[in-house]
Amino acid sequence: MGEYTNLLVEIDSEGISTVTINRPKALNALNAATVHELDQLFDELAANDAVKVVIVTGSGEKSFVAGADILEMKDKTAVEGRQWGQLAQGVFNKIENLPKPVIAAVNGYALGGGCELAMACDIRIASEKAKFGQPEVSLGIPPGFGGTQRLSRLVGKGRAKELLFTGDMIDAAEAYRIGLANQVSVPEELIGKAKAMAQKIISRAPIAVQVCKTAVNRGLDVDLTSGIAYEAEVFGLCFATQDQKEGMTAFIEKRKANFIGK
Ligand code: CO8
Repeated sequence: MGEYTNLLVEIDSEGISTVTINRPKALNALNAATVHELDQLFDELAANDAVKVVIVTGSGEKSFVAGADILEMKDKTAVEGRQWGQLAQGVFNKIENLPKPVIAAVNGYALGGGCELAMACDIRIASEKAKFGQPEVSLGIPPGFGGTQRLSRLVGKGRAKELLFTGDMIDAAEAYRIGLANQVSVPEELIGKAKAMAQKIISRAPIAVQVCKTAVNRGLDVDLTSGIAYEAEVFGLCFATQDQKEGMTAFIEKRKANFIGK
C-alpha cells in the first residue's frame, strides 16, 4: 500500500481494511490533499484481492469528518469551487461503486462533506456520540459532495430538505430513526460492531454480495423496469459461479458453505 499523510490504513488477516481519516487538529476535515489520498487509496483497495470489506472511520473520539476544510475553501472562485466539488464527487462515486462493501463507522461529527462521505458508504453504523448534518447553508453554499442527491435517496425528499434548509445537526438516535444510520452503538463497541458486520458479509458468497451492491446502486439510477431487468441478468449470471453450486449443495447437505469467490 502507498504512503499516506492524512489516512491511516490497516488490513487485517480476515480481509477487513480499516481506513481512518486522520487530521485530528481540524476534526478530520477533508482538505484537497486528503481527498486525493482517498482517491489513490480506493484504487489500491479495489485492486487488492486481500481486501474484502472496507471500514471508514475518523481519528479521535470527537469527529468522523467535520466537513470539507473551510479554511482551504474560503477564497475559492466559482470555477475553483466547481472543480473542488467535482474532485470530491468523483472520489465519493468511486467509494460508492467500489466492488466491495464499505461500512462507515461514524464515531463523532459527520457534517457537510463528512455526512456526504458517510452516505457514499454502503452502510452507516453510528456511535451514540455521532452527530450528522449538512450545515452548508450556514456557510453560504449548498452541499457539493453529493449531499443534495444521496440524502434524499436515503431519508426521503421531505426529511432531506428539512436537514438541508435548516442546517440542523441530528444525533445518532434521530439518524437511526430516519434511516440515515443503520445501527447505533456505544462508542467503545463501534469498531467491533463494524468488524462483526464485515465478518458476517465476508462469510457470504462474495460475487453474490458484489452483485447485490451493483444492482441496488444501478437500480436507484434507473426506472423499476430497467432495474428489475438488470437484476434478472445478474441473478442468471450467478448460476455460472462455483459459489452458487456450493451454497445450494451445502444447504442440501446441511453443512456450512465454503465460498471461494468464484
Ligand atoms: N474545516 C476546517 N477546520 C475545521 C472544520 C472544517 N470543516 N471543522 C472544524 N475545524 C477546526 C476548527 O477550525 C478548530 O481549529 P482551531 O483549533 O485551529 O481553531 C478545530 O477544528 C476544532 O474545532 P472547534 O474548536 O470548532 O471545535 P468545537 O467542538 O467547538 O465544534 C464543530 C465542533 C461543531 C464540528 C465545529 O468545528 C464546526 O461547526 N465545524 C464546521 C462544520 C461545518 O460547517 N462543516 C461543513 C463544512 S462545508 C462542507 O463540508 C461542504 C462540502 C461541499 C463543498 C462543495 C464545494 C463546491
